[in-house]
Amino acid sequence: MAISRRHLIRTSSVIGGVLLAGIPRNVFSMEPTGATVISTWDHGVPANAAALAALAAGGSALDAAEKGVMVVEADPMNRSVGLGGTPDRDGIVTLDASIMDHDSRAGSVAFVSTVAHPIALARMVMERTPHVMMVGKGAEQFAQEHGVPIIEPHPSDDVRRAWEAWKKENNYQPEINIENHDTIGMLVRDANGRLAGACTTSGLGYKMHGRVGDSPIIGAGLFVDGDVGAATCTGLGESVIRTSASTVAVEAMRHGATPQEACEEAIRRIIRKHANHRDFQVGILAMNIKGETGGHGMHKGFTYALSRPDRATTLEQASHSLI
Ligand code: SD4
Repeated sequence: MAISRRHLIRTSSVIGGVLLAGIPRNVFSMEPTGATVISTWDHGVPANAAALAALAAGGSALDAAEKGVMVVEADPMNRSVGLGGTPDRDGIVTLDASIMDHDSRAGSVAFVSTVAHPIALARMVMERTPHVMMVGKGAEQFAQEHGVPIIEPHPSDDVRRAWEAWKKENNYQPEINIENHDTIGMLVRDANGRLAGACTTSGLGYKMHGRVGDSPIIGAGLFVDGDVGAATCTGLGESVIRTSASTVAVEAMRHGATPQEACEEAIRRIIRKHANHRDFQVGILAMNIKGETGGHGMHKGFTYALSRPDRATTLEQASHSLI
């Protein structure tokens, strides 16, 4: 099915301006032929620029995915990714991230609070351990042993104030129906046709302490299969874990679906399995090995950034299943 609500916003005029402050201005002229980068939400625009710059500098799809999402992790004003994120209900920011490459190598970390770049730590788990996933104190100890700077978490005043207000209003109950979350998930195909993906988040705002979402769960928040394609999700992680949504999309592509159809199938699955589906949002992106892409949300409002060799990065309004 064609993308029904495609709303292209040319962003070339803002590149080098507010959105992309700090990103090299000539990044698009350096864009390698054949590369495609897609990532969730508006913050995908600067993230894609950094991914393209990494590819142009000779990096792999994996390098590009890592470097791309790191831009968003490093933004102290981002309330849903990185240490600037909204805390859990105990006032502690905990981060989840995963990374996966063309050859099905994968790394992930969950429930970490003392590293600025959980995506880089996830890559280290992938490349320097025999494991796929490390969590909490063990992951932080691993980081320290490998020279990753350990940061004493320090929520900003406005984050703290918002948390205090939330505690009063919500009586310390976790919220499950809110849309105060905007993970960055990125899929990259480099000019050699190799795929990689990365997904990183501070997770659902005011979640219960110890809660882990879909973003570090391989097959849920992120899945890459170099034979077929890749997918990544954003939104209410519990629903994505229950349905293995990224896997659903990749398997749909394996059986002939376009990336757009694959995204729609994954969202249909979530809707079918959740009677309360009107109360939460999930967005999914997919890319096949040809670099064709799709994006779909449950509800209106899911945006994503798309970078292709033949045009400037665009911010797209995804199609959606529900009114
Ligand atoms: C989570 N999926 O922790 C993440 C949050 C998110 O857009 O994606 N927000 O459930």
